[in-house]
Amino acid sequence: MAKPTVLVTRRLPEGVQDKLAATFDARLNPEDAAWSGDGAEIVRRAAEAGPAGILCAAGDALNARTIAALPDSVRIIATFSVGTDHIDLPAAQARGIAVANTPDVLSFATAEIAFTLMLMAARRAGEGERLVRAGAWTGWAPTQLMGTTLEGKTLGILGFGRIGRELAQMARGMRMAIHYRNRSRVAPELEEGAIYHDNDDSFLGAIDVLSMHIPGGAETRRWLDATRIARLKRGAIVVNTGRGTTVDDDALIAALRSGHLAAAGLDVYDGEPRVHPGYLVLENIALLPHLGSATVETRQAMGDRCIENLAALLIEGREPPFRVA
Ligand code: 8YV
Repeated sequence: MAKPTVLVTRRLPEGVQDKLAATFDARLNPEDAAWSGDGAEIVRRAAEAGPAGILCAAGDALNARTIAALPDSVRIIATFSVGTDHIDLPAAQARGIAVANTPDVLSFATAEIAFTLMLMAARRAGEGERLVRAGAWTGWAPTQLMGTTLEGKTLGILGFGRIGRELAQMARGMRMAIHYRNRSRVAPELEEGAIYHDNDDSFLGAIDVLSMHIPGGAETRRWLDATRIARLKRGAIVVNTGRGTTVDDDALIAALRSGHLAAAGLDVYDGEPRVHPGYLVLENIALLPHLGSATVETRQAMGDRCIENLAALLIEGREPPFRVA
């Protein structure tokens, strides 16, 4: 039997590409960069290849227009991500195209980056590194770059899913108290003592550090706006490793400038890779280039999940194990 054709929109780690090539008639992309933002290139390549599956990543425009223009051969879109906000799920459903993602395997790695940003923000690590690299460090001084400790502080986790709960485990090691805000309260064995808030005001008022783990999309757009920032304690820290669209950049920048917020750490940006220029000139913010899942181990595991999803439907004729639509 001929191997099913799979169109791959990005260059993936070598181990993943080798496995894809062994399992499918894989049309690999040698480029790291996303194809055009509007999805036209995906449509063009799909028309050429007539694939049964498309393996895409966050940042690829699998919007309603792209999906409507895909050839009838496409049966599944497997995304190399847990987030699916770049895919119009109803449009895929309407065309009978399955959509599957890569949950769990990136939770620890993403929590590590949230934790890194929390520490960088609290301990002013980015500022210190820039000082040393600029050759501007004149020696140890009692009052130089004093940050704040995380020990004993209250961490507020917005979105208490798998990534948020991994972060909670790490933060317990720093003797932080854990509060969370979620669509609904999770089972007690998942809470492990974390305090649930059923409204934003009590949550935001109770915490010293806010770590954001909510998905992108219209419902969460600019969740962290000027009003919610004002509810945070003066001197609070904000970290976002979810989606950049959930933050009102102008409001965050204003609060970092005024001192209402002590510091922030971002791994994701609205319209990335564009970064709001207001962030670039601030000292009290740590900025990373969407590194959440960027470990060798995690990226291989994400690739394995994509291959499992594609092979299930296209080779074994069963439901993709991580189907979301
Ligand atoms: C991915 C992510 O690495 O999985 C997600 O949703 O945001 C990242 O960790 C990236 O989006 C590649 O698709």
